[in-house]
Amino acid sequence: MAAVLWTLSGQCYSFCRVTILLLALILACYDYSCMSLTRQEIKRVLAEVNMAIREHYGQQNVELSRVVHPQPDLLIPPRRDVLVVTPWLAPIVWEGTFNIDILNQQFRQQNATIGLTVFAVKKYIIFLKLFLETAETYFMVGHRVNYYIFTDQPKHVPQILLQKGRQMAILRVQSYARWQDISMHRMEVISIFSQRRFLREVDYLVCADVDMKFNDHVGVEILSSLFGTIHPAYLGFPRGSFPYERRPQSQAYIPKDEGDFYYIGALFGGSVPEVYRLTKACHKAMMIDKAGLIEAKWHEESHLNKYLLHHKPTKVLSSEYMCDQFLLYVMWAKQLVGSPFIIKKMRVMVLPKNNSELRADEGHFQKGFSEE
Ligand code: UD2
Repeated sequence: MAAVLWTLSGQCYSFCRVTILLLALILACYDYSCMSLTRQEIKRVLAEVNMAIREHYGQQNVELSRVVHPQPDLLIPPRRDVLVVTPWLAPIVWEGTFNIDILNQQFRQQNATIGLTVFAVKKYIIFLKLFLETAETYFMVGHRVNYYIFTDQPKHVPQILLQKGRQMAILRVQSYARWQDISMHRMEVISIFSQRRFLREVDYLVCADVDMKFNDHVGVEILSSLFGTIHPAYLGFPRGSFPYERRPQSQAYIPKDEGDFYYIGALFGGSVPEVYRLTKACHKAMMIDKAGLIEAKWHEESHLNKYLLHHKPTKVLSSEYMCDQFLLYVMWAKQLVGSPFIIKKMRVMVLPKNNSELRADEGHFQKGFSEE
């Protein structure tokens, strides 16, 4: 009897094992078929989305043009003699640090229009012809450019034959008795016109002095959200000896232990919203100073330096972009720069001028204002 029971229980056990195995097999098959169904479903939905996107953009294949240029070498720095990037990771633009073909292609894809603002008030109108002629040869060649000429003598703006894609707007501005006021009020005018028309008409603004000439290529390598230019006279100086405004009463005040570079007032720029913010802030600071009967040492240039200390530029132009050859040799002789050859291209040159003749105006020194 025991043997019969033993045999029966053994058979029952084997039967159960077979049943469980069968059930597991059925479940696995069911799971697999469900999963493959879901996968097929996902594939189908993705294909439909893909098709919808292609139909939406009306293209079956996206053709990308080839981009052939020398490969950047991670182990070979482009320049060993100068700083090429700031501690806040903004490029410093020197000859040898960029490939203009790559940059031109990028800016053409953006279809960027560049505005160049320049003021020629009173006797400074004499500089305008050379400024414009040299800009036509060297400034943003191959890109769309709008010149904005601010002057008190629209009739005396020289007639220049402009290249294709370039236009000129002549805008009348008020003249002031003091040359310092003419120079400083540029910030106010640029901020007003940024809102009034630059925002609609251009993508980038380049704001320049008129007493200079373009001497070599100046292209889209300078463009960025906010850029400033290193003053050629303070290339090798420690920040304590920069001519920043040092009186704490002025809005432009910078203490001796602060400062990155000394930026020149003669060339700055950026996207229109950034230039608007900069010029508005500088104008406001100058108005506060005026109410407090103080004028910063280097006028709007002092306020520009204060602004760029607190709003770091996204690109810094080396002194190639505002060059004074004589100054460079003086600095080399004084061992402030290692070699006068750090400037490989004099792209923009400051013109020598007779200040006593140009600034012999009817303006009077205002009480409380410092005169250079
Ligand atoms: C320095 C800076 C300049 C500015 C100025 C502030 C250089 C090369 N330039 O220039 O950028 O910061 O100091 O004090 O170091 N202007 C007229 N009519 C006038 C006077 C000025 O149109 O009667 C315009 C013109 O566009 C001129 C600019 O204002 O280029 C700056 O005046 P500036 O060139 O006389 O000043 P400067 O050379 O001392």
